Amino acid sequence: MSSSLASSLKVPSGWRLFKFPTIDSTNEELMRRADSGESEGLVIQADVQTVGRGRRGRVWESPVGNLYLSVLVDAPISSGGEIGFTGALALIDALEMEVGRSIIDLRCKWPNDLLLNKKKVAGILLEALPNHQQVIVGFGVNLVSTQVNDTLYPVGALTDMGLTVDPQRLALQLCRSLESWLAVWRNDGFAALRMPWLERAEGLHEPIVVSLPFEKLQGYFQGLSANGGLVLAQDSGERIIPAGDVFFGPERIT
Ligand code: BT5
Repeated sequence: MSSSLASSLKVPSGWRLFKFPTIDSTNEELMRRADSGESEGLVIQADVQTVGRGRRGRVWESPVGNLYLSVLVDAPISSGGEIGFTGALALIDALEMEVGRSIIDLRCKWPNDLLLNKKKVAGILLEALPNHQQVIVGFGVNLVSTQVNDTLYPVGALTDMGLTVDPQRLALQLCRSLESWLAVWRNDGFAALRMPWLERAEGLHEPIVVSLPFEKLQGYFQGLSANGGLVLAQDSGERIIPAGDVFFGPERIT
């Protein structure tokens, strides 16, 4: 980081950011350190991850040029899912701060992805600590074109739109905006995140398929439940989905 950049943009007061050229996984490193009684605001960033991970043991491709950043948040495991929404909203704000609000139309894909032109540009991984009182929020953001082998969704990057974003600046912006959204959540609860997130939601009121470990459900994406579950409208009534993979359009049922 250049000294001029460091002086203009800083992590929030009390936050501690450690950066590695290469690491297995920023979530894993945070998990190791948090074991020794760390508090909120410990942040791990890496230029490259060798074992970056997604949900359900999936791989997160992590070449150089992108942002890989994990933040330790004090939140009970029961509200861990809500933290993902603070993360998505914070990441939108941070990216818009860097490229300009009117330049990109970032959309939220339930539960925690960001899409740009219907392509996945960011994923967020939430992992609870064994103490059940802290959650790790891990952000992977494709700033540059990234090759993904096992692709579930189309993959995008900021450079697809000719936009150049510096990972280091974005890391600092993201820490600041995450601190702000966490304050909103603590003051006003999940209700204060619902509308901002829904205004950005991809596929609202449209047909979707939700893939669960042992079944696929088809219905309409009707909104978010009181704690961030996906409300799926089916012929038989509404169903709340706490976790799953969403695909847009009824044709994806097979
Ligand atoms: C996610 O999982 O989207 C959460 C990804 C979180 C990654 C960050 S990086 C910093 C921190 N440290 C970690 O080790 N992880 C976090 P999921 O919804 O399960 O999506 C995973 C799927 O996305 C994969 O199975 C691929 O299909 C696809 N994928 C893999 N790498 C990708 C990439 N760089 N960009 C877009 N899609 C990718």
